[in-house]
Amino acid sequence: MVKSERWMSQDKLDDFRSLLRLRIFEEIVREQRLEGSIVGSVHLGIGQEALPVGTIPVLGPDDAVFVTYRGHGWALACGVPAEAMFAELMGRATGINGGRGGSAYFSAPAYRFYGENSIVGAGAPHAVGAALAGTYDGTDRVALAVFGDGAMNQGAVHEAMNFASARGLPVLFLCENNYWSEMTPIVETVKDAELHKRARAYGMPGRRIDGNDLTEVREAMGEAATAARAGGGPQLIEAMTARIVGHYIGDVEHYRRPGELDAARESEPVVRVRKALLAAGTDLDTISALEAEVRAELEGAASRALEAKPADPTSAREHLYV
Ligand SMILES: Cc1ncc(C[n+]2csc(CCOP(=O)(O)OP(=O)(O)O)c2C)c(N)n1
Repeated sequence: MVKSERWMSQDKLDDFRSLLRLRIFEEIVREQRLEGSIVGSVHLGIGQEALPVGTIPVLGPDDAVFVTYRGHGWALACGVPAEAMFAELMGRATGINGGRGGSAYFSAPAYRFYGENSIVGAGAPHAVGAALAGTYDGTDRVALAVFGDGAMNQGAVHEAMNFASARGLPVLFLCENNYWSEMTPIVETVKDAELHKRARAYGMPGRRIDGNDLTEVREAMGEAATAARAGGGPQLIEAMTARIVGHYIGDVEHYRRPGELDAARESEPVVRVRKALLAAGTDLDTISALEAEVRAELEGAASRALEAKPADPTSAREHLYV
């Protein structure tokens, strides 16, 4: 193997490890939710991992990330430690927010992760605010707003896009188009399901990409971030993807068409990169060893989180501005 090929396969192995961390983290979350160590509503991003893995590395240290309730993978990609995230989901005092945020509301600004949000579309105006603040504090901050296709019909998202464009603010509006909004397909709620076309009405660039192709995500988000940072204003990226699990853990998915996920399971990012590795000559033992290593790391983090003290109920009013 020549040197450049070795580099390529090492890069692909690194990609595979990054994708696997998100996937296995959420598989463990699902187990813990079903066993009862995690309570409440939990939304998984299984199948959508190429978006955080491809996007976060193109951002800089002053940038800011705002996501939805489907945000575990985004936080992990930002570098939030897995043990503190498991502990948060389990309501432990050692959680990243002391067990107060849970699955849908945690934040970790020290990692540029300004938080999840369960209100559909609410992160978009927050991102615009962070970008606007950057024009005052002298950083060249780019703010990333991540939301679903359903959120494209929220008034707050419209206001955010309009204001960001009017002011030329560096905001990346990333729509994770997974076709479903809970149990309703996007084609039943809009006349034209090519959502990227709406960018034109706001006077900003917009494009549709394959959100399950890690290389395409990385390139498109890198170009968008560069353009926004250089004064090009906000950018809309519609990333086509599929959530290959229910809307929440426990969703019986009665709304799926028979066989709907067959193609999606073949083209989801973990399967794709795994196939690419095998095609490039990586042997199965190397892949299996990597999978085992990532699983052991995350299972260790989950069991340490489980052993930690639960959050103290008498501290519930801390951090409240009353
Ligand atoms: C303002 C608001 N309206 C409705 C809901 C209920 N709700 C929760 S998730 C969801 C679907 C959103 O779909 P989409 O934006 O496509 O994101 P996805 O869940 O597919 O990632 C809805 C309607 C909510 N949480 N907030």
